[in-house]
Amino acid sequence: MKISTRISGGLGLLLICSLSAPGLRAQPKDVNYDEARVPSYTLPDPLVMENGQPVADAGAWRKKRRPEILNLFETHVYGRSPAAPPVLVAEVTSIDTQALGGKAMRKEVSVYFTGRRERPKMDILIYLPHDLRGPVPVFLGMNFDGNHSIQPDPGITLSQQWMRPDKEKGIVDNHATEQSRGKSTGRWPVEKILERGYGLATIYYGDLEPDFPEGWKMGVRALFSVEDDLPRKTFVGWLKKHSKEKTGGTGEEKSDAAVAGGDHWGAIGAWAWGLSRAMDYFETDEDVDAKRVVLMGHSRLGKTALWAGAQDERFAIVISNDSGEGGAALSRRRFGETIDRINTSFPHWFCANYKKYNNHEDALPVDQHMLIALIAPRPVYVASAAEDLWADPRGEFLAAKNAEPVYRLLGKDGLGVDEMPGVDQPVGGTIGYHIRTGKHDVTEYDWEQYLNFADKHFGRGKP
Ligand code: GTR
Repeated sequence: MKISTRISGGLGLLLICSLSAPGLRAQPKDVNYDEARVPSYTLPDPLVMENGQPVADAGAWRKKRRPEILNLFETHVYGRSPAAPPVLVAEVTSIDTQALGGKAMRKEVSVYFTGRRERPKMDILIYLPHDLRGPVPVFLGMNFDGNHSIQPDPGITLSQQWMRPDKEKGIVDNHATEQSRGKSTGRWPVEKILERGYGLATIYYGDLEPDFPEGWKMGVRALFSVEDDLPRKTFVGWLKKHSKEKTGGTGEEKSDAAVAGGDHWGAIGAWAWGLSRAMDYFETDEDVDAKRVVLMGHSRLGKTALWAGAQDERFAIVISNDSGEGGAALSRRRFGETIDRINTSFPHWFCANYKKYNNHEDALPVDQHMLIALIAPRPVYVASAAEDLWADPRGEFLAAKNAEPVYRLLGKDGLGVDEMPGVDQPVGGTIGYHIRTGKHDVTEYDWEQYLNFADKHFGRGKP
């Protein structure tokens, strides 16, 4: 793949769309929050091949079982994502060497996927320590409300992309306004991250695909057709077809078919794909240590971080913050959100095949401990919140615990505990875990643990 980077003073073309969000959240009923009502279940063994043969050693894991499990997740859960496009265009659109009162260097980079400066594109906002010496390790996380929401800095480009309406966040007619700036600062302690010697990079997830069932029409999934041989091939076939479509047709008919394909990627796949494209860019940015990129995601973006980290081994550490169902939590427990519930509320997140497992969790050939195992031997951190029962904290802990045999096979330690720890007592070795006081959110406490975890695994001083 070729990446061309250039610097320009302005943004590319802007497409302003106005769509209203359909009511996605039906009120959940019959939710199980009772441990006594968790059914008995048997987890598929990550170290037994589909043909019943045990995985004898690290080599067999690497060559046979890991690809097998990855394929199972592609086929039944998230769908198959395409490889990187042959050409990425990365354009540095702004640099401020005196950001945050002189503490940081801030830059913005627009990444285009077709070789042309056309949408969909994603904007990466990057903060680096001002006294930067050599490439620095970076936390990468997608955000829910636009890059401008993580800091009140007026120099950050205000996102033009579709957003879920939210008066409090100043999102009007599905678009951000000046009032939207800095509305999510609580989740992004930029100064603390920089003080600890890390950079922070973030991307608005809606740049890859706006989060509603028809959102794919404005996102990267619309770049593909169902006839394209998506998995791990190239964009070349697509590029030819796409250039034809530029002169006729809306492109929508074909993409409807793409969404119908049983194992075609869903929105989580599209967001995860964007994270890998950010990594493609980091590999060309001399300020970023691309070998030490820590992927962090909250909730649906925690599911995304785990799926991106499972597929793309360039991510050094993966962190799941309250990712719950379809993320770190075991589906078979049917505690809190279930497969049926998530597929009903968010029909666009997973592949169509996943719907077969609505109320049939035991038929699924994987469970989420195997997603965590795909990250092995790289460090992974799973975090829960005590009041976030919808995400099933115990199910998240048990998934981390049941990934341990794979870490051991690869010569790493795992969690180091057998029982779920009490609140605010982080545990772990190569797999980290905590359940903190409070609700579904990302807090300073969470970040503190992630910074300590990264320090420990990067050998950067004592946590
Ligand atoms: C919830 C959803 C969860 C989680 C969360 C979020 O409504 O049921 O799976 O992803 O949204 O992303 O905030």
